[in-house]
Amino acid sequence: MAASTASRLSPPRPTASSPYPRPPPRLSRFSSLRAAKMEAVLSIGTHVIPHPRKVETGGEDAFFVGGDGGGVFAIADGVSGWAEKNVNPALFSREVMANSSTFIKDEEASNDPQILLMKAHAATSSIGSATVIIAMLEKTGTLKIASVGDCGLKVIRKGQVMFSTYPQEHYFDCPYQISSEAIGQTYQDALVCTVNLMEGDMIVSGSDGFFDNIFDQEILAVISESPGIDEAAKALAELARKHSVDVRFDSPYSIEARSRGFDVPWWKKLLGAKLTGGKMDDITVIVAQVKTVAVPDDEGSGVEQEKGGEQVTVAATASAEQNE
Ligand SMILES: [Mn+2]
Repeated sequence: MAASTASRLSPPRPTASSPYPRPPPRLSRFSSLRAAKMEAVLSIGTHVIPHPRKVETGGEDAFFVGGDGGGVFAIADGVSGWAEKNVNPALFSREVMANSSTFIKDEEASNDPQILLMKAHAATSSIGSATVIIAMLEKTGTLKIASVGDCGLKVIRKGQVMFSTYPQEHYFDCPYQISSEAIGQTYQDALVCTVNLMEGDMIVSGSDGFFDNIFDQEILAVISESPGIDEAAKALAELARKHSVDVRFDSPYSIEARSRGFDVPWWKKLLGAKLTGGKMDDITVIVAQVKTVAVPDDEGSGVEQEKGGEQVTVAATASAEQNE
């Protein structure tokens, strides 16, 4: 009817009996729109350079990247010793990563990297073993990490390394590893950590072929010089590759080897020689940057947020302020 259409088009008028120009529900709706919630998300760049002798097969490292939660990534490094038993070491690492990308959709595994590792490992039927690291960012800004072996992860904040995982090993050059065999390690052996991240934090993760061939200071320099995460991942991988084939480079790997008592024969030492050189290996690098995005908070008003209903929402907001 004409009358009802006209009434729909006309602006709401305060009734004479109301003490407010607008009804209270409108005010509360307005404040809820203003109180947008900050959510953390990862931008992720990757780069892989296979071992010089494994270029054709693509090497034995594998990785996966996903957008679940605030972002997730994982690296698996197939243990190359299996080649001596006529087993392709890449099959196990690739299957573990494929299974991880499947089980990340599983509710229980989606917010616990250790559970994800358990499920991905249990579902893997290939013969072999691998070192594995899985990292997932919650939208609240908490990074959860599970690592078995010597893949690594560092967090860089304001130009400094503020967090680093450490390698697990049985002895030099024999890392913890999940395996098709009962003798291997499991998710229960994983190094598990959580790190509260802030906007702008950079994560650098990689297989041992990366961290054995590059120093923290070099990582920091490359990160600071790179225009973006993709460029940073590529530049880091290429620098590590260059060192890995340089027999004169005193790499983290050589320094570690010497500190464990490995060195050139005594007669070479008399001539002033020492064990140096990079370690040739597959090199996988993942660089991720933490960003915060504003999403409308439909669940509650700003007042509820200020009461601290969600602890890390406050942290993410605070970090955004600190980075201004
Ligand atoms: Mn490796």
